[in-house]
Amino acid sequence: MKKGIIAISIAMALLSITNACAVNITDCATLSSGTYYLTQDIINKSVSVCMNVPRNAHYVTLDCQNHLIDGSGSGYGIYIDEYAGYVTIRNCRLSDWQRGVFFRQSGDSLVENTRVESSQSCFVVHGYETWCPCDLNVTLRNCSADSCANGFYIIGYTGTPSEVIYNITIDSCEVSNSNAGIKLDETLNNTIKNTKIHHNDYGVWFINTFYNHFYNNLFNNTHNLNFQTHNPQFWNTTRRSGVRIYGTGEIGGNYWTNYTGNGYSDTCTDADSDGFCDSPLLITPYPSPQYDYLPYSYLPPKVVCRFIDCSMLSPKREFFFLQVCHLINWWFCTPLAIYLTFLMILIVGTVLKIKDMIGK
Ligand SMILES: [Ca+2]
Ligand SMILES: [Ca+2]
Repeated sequence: MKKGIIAISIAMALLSITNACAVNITDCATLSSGTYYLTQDIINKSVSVCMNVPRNAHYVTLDCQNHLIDGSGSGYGIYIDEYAGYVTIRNCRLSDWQRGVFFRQSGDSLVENTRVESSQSCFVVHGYETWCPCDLNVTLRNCSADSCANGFYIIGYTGTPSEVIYNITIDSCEVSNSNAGIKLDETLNNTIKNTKIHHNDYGVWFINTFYNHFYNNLFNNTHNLNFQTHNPQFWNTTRRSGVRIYGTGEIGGNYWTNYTGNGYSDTCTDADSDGFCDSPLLITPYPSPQYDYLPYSYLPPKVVCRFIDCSMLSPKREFFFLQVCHLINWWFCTPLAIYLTFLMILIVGTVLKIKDMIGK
């Protein structure tokens, strides 16, 4: 009983500490370290910055609880200032800003389950320093951008000399009805995956950007890609099991389509029925040929029966066991073999039973 009372007291003390750290807000605010919950919509706000995470602020969480932060066509919806870090923005809806969510030379942060629409730039990660390259480590996950000039805009310092920023991830997002779905400018080594990029004038816009990695994305835009400058990029990952952004099958490259449904993925040959086009897709011949080596096919892959996974067995070192594994798979995946097995068991069982009866 005494132990129970102590446990309850500790739990209540922890709860009061948590509550003390969490702040409910109803309007635009400056967010220093702590957790903030927006408890009502903000409509037609006319300010230069609404939610301000100031310079050097750390460990800031803003949870809008799906409330709307609406501006009046100018200013910043959420502004994360220089050297701020460990910032989490989640469950926010923003509209009608010059810039919706804006990182100014800040990083080590996450934006998730957040939607920005009808703004000049929906999401912006901007490097300003002249001493970059800078590893910003910003992840945008389950976010959507709609009806913006730039949906997701990743931009380094574009002065002279230009200085790149890197390590920004766009994962499981959606961008639509924008001029540039994703614009990459003075940046490198970013990852864009599991993302639907559709009904934009330009799906992805490239300006002095290198070694970005695209995989498991859906492209369906007026122009899927726009190369203002041609630099090397990567267009697929290793073929493996996963959830396709469109259709069914293993993951690898991307689904390439257009408004009339006769894009490369819609029309390619998949003679071996593995769910991937049989030929790589040439993305651009410049500066040297770039390919999506695993473009998705519109055809669902042939279902392969596999009783045991043999892929972990080496064809050289474990040849015998590999053949046994294949034999077991063949046996259990062949209806006639299964039928014959049961028939044999039935016959042997019946013979034994008869022998037993005669013996008695
Ligand atoms: Ca408004
Ligand atoms: Ca194929």
